[in-house]
Amino acid sequence: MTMGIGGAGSKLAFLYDGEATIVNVSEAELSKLPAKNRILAVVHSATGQLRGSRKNPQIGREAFLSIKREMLAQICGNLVFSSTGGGTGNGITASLLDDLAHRETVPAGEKTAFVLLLPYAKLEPAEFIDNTIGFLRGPLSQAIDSGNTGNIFLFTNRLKFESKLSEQDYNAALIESLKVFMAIPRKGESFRLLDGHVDYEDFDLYLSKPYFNHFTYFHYDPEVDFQKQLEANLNPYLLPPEKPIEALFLLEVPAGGDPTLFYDILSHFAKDNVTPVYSVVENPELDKPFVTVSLLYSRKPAELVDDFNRVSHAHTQAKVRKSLEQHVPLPVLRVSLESEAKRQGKQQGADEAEILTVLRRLGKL
Ligand SMILES: Nc1nc2c(ncn2[C@@H]2O[C@H](COP(=O)(O)OP(=O)(O)OP(=O)(O)O)[C@@H](O)[C@H]2O)c(=O)[nH]1
Ligand SMILES: [Mg+2]
Repeated sequence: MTMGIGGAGSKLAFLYDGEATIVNVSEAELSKLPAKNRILAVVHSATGQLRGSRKNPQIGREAFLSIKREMLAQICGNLVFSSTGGGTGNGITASLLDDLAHRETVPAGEKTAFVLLLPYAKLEPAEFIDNTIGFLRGPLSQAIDSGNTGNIFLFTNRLKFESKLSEQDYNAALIESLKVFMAIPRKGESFRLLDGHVDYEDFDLYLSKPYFNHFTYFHYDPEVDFQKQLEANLNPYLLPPEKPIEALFLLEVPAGGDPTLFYDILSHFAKDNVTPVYSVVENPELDKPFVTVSLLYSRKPAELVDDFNRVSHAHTQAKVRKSLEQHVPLPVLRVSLESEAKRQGKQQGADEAEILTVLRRLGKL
């Protein structure tokens, strides 16, 4: 089952799965899609029912309380779509992630995978960028650290803006891409298996790992180094990957094609001590080998924000950095200044308390 939260999350989830449940704080927003399954979150507002969260994740978080039990039951073992820029998707998804982060251990079969859509920092409003940074540094990284989420797919709106694509076309292309990856177990089942094996259980287990998933696919040329081909064919809808921790691939070869090509792909991963799960099948519709490959990688919150930063244009980096500075909580700064003062004091044999009093008087603490 699939769930879509907020405007973008609902549209993408519904495109991916016509049975998806969509969630919003506004009846008007919910009725924009002909989805059968809808959850309306209640927001108490002076102006009555809102049309959205006005890009304020706090409103999304408040609204979550009214649907918490229902949502937690429904996300179990499922796929959740949300953007990170707005208020509704960000706030409700952040609350879900907070809840997951504070659970004991979520068993593999009950993990939730998240499809997140990040804004393009160069051309989207500052609120979307700020909300995204808050989301990546806080709820998302804590939930991943807890090990209680499944795969996280970090989609970006970069190509939409750079290639000036319509929202509808971009959504369709993005979902088409996700479907190529999700088709791996079905292809493994329907085509003749030549080597390896990835069945539905293996695939679900892979999806339940708490890492970022970058997947891509291309015609595989056995004459060219796999690394080079991978780099040239990264998925333009996703943030670029880091060194993989785990990997999975499906190699489809034409009828009568060489079933041993996959050994070169295995050796590529062996260099990084990664042992992929894989399947090799015969697809009679192809005239060249085709590979679908996924890399699972892990990031620290600061690096994650950097990645988000990296896909944006240089002049936006300053903007992103500025928001980042505003997000550094002041108490942390104060504690480090205080302990630094104490350390210096001890080194020079001065009275710690006196140094702190002076610093405080000077307004440095
Ligand atoms: N690719 C794509 N991006 C979208 C779409 N709709 C919104 N976005 C992006 O999503 C972010 C805004 O999030 P929304 O999902 O509209 O916001 P929301 O969760 O409904 O929250 P509020 O409207 O603030 O209550 C921005 O980065 C938009 O560019 C869409 O259909 N396709
Ligand atoms: Mg909205």
